[in-house]
Amino acid sequence: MGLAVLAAQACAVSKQSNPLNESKAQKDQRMRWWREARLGMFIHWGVYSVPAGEWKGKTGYAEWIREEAHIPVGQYEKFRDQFNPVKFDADAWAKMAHDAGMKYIVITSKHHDGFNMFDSKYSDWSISHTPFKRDVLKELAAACHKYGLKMCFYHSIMDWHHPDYLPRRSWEVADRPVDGADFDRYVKYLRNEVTQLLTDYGPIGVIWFDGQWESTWTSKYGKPLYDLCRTLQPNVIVNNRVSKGETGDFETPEQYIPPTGLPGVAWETCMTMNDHWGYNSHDTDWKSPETLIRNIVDIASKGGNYLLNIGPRSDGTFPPEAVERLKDIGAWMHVNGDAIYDTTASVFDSLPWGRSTTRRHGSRTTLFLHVFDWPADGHLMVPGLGNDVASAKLVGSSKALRFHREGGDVVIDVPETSPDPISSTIDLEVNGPPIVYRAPKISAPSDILVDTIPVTIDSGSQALDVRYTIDGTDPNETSRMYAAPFTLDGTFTVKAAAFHRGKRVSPISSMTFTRVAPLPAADVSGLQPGLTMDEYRGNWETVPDFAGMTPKASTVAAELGFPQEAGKPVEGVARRYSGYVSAPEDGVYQFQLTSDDGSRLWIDGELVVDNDGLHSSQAKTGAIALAKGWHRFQLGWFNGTGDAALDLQMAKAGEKPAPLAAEAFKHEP
Ligand code: FHN
Repeated sequence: MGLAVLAAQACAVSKQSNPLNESKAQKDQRMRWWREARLGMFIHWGVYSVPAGEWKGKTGYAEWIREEAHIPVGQYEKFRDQFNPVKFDADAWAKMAHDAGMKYIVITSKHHDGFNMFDSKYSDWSISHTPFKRDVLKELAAACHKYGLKMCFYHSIMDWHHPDYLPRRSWEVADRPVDGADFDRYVKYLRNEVTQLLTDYGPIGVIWFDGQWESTWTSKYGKPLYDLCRTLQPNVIVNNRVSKGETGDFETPEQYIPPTGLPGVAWETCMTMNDHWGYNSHDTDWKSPETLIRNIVDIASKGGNYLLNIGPRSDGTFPPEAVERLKDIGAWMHVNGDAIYDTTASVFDSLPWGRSTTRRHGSRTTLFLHVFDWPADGHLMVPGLGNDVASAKLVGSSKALRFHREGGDVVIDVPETSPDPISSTIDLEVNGPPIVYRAPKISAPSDILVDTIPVTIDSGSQALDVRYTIDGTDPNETSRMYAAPFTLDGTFTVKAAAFHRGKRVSPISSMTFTRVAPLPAADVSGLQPGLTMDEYRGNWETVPDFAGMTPKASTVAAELGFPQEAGKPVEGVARRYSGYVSAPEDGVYQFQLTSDDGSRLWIDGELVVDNDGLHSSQAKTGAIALAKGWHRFQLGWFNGTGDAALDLQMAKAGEKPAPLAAEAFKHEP
């Protein structure tokens, strides 16, 4: 019996449909423009821009306003009659994207409210039936063509307007009874509109599906929809939200940058420029040009694309704050774009001063060094670079920079001041494929021990020696050579480095191991199965401090979970689980806590895992030394909006974490 209840919105692309029996090489060719593009514009535009985020005095809404403000469909439809973006200028939009260095535009053809921003043949809930009448997608497609941009569509599977879409919003069942609704008839409508979009608007670069998470949409529909798109336009690229994570050409992390990228698969981070996708006139929380530009660099350095969102106003203009940021991005891309486009991820695990992107060409490799923190001493150290350097220069300059080698590092002499305080780029040409001496990886089941702990060190290259110390001093050519895992039985600091021909060539890695006494078991009796679960309602951005709060409900739970309504996670909810967890024997235990949104785990009052904050499903681990017996357990979790997830796994350090059996939990009656 597991403890895990994970929500939909999986970001995993595993096996996928292949209607054209495409080879890997053919797929790589189909996606080549997209991989080289690295930067695109997302546009969320619809009749929700009319209320501009405000409804009955509340101002936190945007494209979800009908759902979040519980606006009856009849009342919401009135926005169609008010939608008249007389200042809409497709050419201006496309030019702004082009001048910002963006290579594709993904615009909402239909968002969850079901409103069609094009002249739909299948619905009058469309722009053609507004005072404006014009098909803005048709005009934007032409403008994209003019500026050499790929035209792409965002199309929502979830539809809060079509009478055949199910499920209804829980709050509006009376207003919109489900009588007569036929989901398969809705799927036919959806497929008809997708067919129109992929037939009448020219070559489409990407069709970006969304709203696939509800229970009614399954791979039974998702895979055929993927096939339909690829059959209509064999070169179109389809994202992973066409189905529940089983299909699609690329992954779509949203509002965050995966810390180490998503190696081995195509991925694109989509992100708002402020806090809303659709226009909100009250949202002044605009990301700075520095943040946006460094996001471009960071994402490219991890091998991903950046889809940066604009929420146009109801008059057809971009918010001025967005226009300004597009200009700042364009100015930076004009100088540094060559270090972003058609590059691959950094060959370095990390760089103390910034990021790197890579481009192989012939017998050489260009390492673009994106320097956020300019060296005050005029020397930029590139750690662990094994290649012979052919040349170094600032992009945009023909002036050569001097460089020299210091052991495993290359040092470049740079000007006193940075050419660009946000990020300056150095073009480092090296001979051959990249050779990077990585700091050896020191690994062990945990960094705490109660008796002994096995330690392994890996340099990542057979050609290199690893030398290490356990007293915290830096290893040198006389330090002991690593040959096999060794055991520690106390508190030690291990330091290791890679050596080549007797010289250190890698950075030094370090890890401290601490011997601790296991926390004593609780002196309790009469415990009963399960945990007490207190549930609270509210809006949080971190796990609340439950002290003094009054729960909306309290019960005994056999397992961890989160509330759902109509197949969708409840939003604005927090839970506190309390009780005792069993440690079968003395030892160090690891806990892996996965959640969306934030969660925190305490054992015997110690914070063991802190996975707090607003985020999609992510796992964090922690370790604690426990004596055999029952130990006080408390877990806090909350869900802000959207998806949810909560999963806890446990194991003796060094063993594979596994879900906890229900018997592992008890509470005081
Ligand atoms: O619910 C949508 C949201 O409105 C927005 O379109 C984002 C952008 O990717 N996608 C969904 C939330 O994950």
